[in-house]
Parts: sequence; C-alpha cells; structure tokens
Amino acid sequence: MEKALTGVKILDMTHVQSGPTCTQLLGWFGADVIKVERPGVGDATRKQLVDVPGADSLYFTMLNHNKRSVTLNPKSEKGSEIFTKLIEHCDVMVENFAPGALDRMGFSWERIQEINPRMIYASVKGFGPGPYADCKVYENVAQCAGGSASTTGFRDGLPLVTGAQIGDSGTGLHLALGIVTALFHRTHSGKGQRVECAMQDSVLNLCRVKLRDQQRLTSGPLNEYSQFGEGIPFGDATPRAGNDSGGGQPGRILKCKGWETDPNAYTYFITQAAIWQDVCDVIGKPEWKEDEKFATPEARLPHLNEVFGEIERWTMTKTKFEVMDICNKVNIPVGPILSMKELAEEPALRDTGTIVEVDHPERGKYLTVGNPIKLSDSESKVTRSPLLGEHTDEILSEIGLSADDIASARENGAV
Ligand code: CAO
Repeated sequence: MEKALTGVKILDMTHVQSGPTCTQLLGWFGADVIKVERPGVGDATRKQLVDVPGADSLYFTMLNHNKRSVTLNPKSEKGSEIFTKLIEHCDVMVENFAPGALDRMGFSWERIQEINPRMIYASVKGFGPGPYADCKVYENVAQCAGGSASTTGFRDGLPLVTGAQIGDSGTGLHLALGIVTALFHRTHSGKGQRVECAMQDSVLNLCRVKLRDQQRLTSGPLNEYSQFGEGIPFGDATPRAGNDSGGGQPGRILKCKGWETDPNAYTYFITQAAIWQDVCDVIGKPEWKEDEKFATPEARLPHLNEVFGEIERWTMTKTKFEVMDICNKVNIPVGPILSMKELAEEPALRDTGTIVEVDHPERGKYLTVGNPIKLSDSESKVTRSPLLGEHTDEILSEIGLSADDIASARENGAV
C-alpha cells in the first residue's frame, strides 16, 4: 500500500521533543525523513535518561522512529556544501533550535529560498515575534506561558503542569499540519514557504476554552465550576477548576473500589443532562428525578458537591471497570483513570497499532506509541529509530557524493 507522503523528502534538523514529534509523524505517513545530527554527538536526547547502558535512550528512540540519520556539521566548509545539496534535494526543512541558530550556520530563510525556491522551511520556537522571541523554551515553560498552568490544578493550590506534553508534542502536531498545508499550497503555487509555530501559541490554542471562560467572567460567575456551588467569589482571571468538567456538563473524578491503596482507582463521571434520569437510577436515587433541587441542570448547579458526593458513594462500591460497564450500558459518559501500566497492557491499543512493540539492535524490544492518526489507505508501520549516522554514506551517495568525497568529508570532520 503506498503511503500518503511517499516521495516527500524532509531535511530534519530537529532535536529534543517538539521538532522530532513532528518529523516522526511525517515519517509514519511515508515521508523520507533525513535526520541531520552533529558528528560524534547527535541529538542530545540519545544520551539522556539512559536506562540501558550504551544504548540510545527511550527518550530518543520513542521520538525518532521512521527516520534515517546522517551526521553532518554544516558549520564546516565541506559540511556547508553538503548541507546546500541536501536543501536542493529535499522538499521540507524542519528545525527547532534556539532562535537564530540556523542563521548563524549561514542558512537564513533568504539563502534557503535562493538554493531551493520550492523548499518549505518549518520551525518551532518558544515564542512568536515580540518581547520573548529570543528565549529558549522547554515544555513546562510553554505550559506556563501559554495559559495551561494558571488554569490547571486546584483553586487553593499551586499552578500545575500536566503530564501531556502539550508544549512539545502539541507544537510538533501543529507544525506537521502547517507543513502538509504548505505542501498542498505548493501544488498550485509552485513555491515553498515559511511555517512557524510558537510553543506559547500552540498551548494557548489548546487552552482555548479557558480564554472562553475568561470572557464569560465579565457577565457573571462560571456556574459549572465547583467554586460557584461553594459560594466562593471569582477573581478577575479564569481560575483553576480542579477536575471539574470543562464544558457545560458537570463532571468530577470520583473514588472507586480500592482507592485506599491503588492511586488510580478512580473514574471520571459526567452528569450529562440527557442521561440524568439514568444516573439517578444507577446510583439508587430515583427520587431525585422529581426533586426540584436536582431535577434540572440549573437546579443542580449549586448542589454539585452533594450530587457528586452521592454518586461517589456508589462508585466506591465498584471497580473503575465495573463503573464503566454499568454506565456505558445506559450511555452515561464515564472513563476509568488508566495508569501507564494498564495502557501498555491494553490489547485493543495493541490491535490498532497505537501501542507497538519495536525491536532495536542496541536495546532489544521496547514499547512505543504508534501513529494515533489512522488513514484507511496509507499504512503506518513503525520502524526503529536510526543509530547515530547509520545512513550517512547511503544519503550522501544519494545526493551525488562519490565514495572518495564521503571519505574526505569524514576525514576533515564534516560528517
Ligand atoms: N553541527 C554543528 N552544530 C550544530 C549542529 C550540527 N549538526 N546541530 C546543532 N548545532 C549547534 C547549533 O548551531 C547551535 O549552536 P550556536 O548556538 O552556537 O549557534 C547549537 O548546536 C544548538 O543550539 P540550541 O541552542 O538550539 O541547543 P540548546 O541545547 O542550548 O537548547 C532548546 C535547547 C530546546 C532550549 C532550544 O533549542 C530551543 O529553545 N528551541 C526552540 C524551542 C523548542 O523547540 N523547545 C522544545 C524543546 S523540547 O523540550
């Protein structure tokens, strides 16, 4: 089966997480991803959080599937020549260095366009143009600067960062969409273009509903937030809402059987208005259906603590999976709090290729997350990450270097 991006060549200058997430996705869809790494060193994550001595780390291997690795120093004279050939050869260049690094290598956007006017040049930076444009940014900085931390956690606690890597992987996803959009545009414009994603902007995009709530504050309290029912006044910014549901259907995380010893024996439970009658029956409170304190969504809002207290009394008698079974039969939206261990062992995720086992020559078998985007006519097979410089000779000969050229480039440290 031909893959959707077969024939697209990506010059991958990315490192750490945000950029590699993007190029890995493109690789899963069939693009030829040529990862350029510093000779002898490579992407810093190869040797970060090492669990198998001498082998590439899971940090690296899980973000760099379906790529080929070439070592090259574009700052050397010979390296710069080779890099120029790679720009001519490829369709897309992706990078996420600190601001200005590519320019300092001698490859400004203007220069890249001169070399290859069809080149799409895509970058991740921490911030867009403005006062912080020159700052280096990591995941948690982006979560804080993009509005996620101020709206995550409990009202009376610290701002919190989330486990989901919305700054890094979230921005990589945004960038991938920018790249395929630019590739589509190129089919009729004939030209490449610059694609830029700032991590702050991507996080803010994912926190869109919290900016919605910021504006709703001017017309009154946010009555689906627990603090409304608790009679605690709102300030002038969207507050942290604990585990309250983000939409107009109140929800909470509730204890399930075993919560005293199992940190993940919880369920998310949504009291969607449409199935309220079923909630009342399931938790053994049929009289609430007629009780004016609980009968309508508006009536319930000031009493959500009582509502969820009663639901929790019921969920605590069941395991999170029993809650799922019972509630799903009557269309009550609930979700077990699944641990990484449970996800790793979930057969349905293995069947769909979302969790995949990969074999690696240095580290043996390990689990990874495969392509979460499923196309019916483009198979997405996960292949292992490349060893440092594994494809240097192969790639350099593809762009026209002879065996002697390659040997001399290696001798003078360009590759
Ligand atoms: N050969 C020779 N030199 C190379 C090279 C190669 N193949 N690849 C990179 N380099 C050099 C660059 O030219 C740069 O050198 P100068 O600063 O002298 O110009 C340097 O290596 C890499 O720079 P960096 O500043 O990007 O790396 P860092 O580890 O100091 O910073 C990070 C890392 C992530 C903070 C920074 O890259 C950044 O802010 N990136 C943009 C935002 C981003 O993507 N953040 C998410 C990272 S994932 O959490």
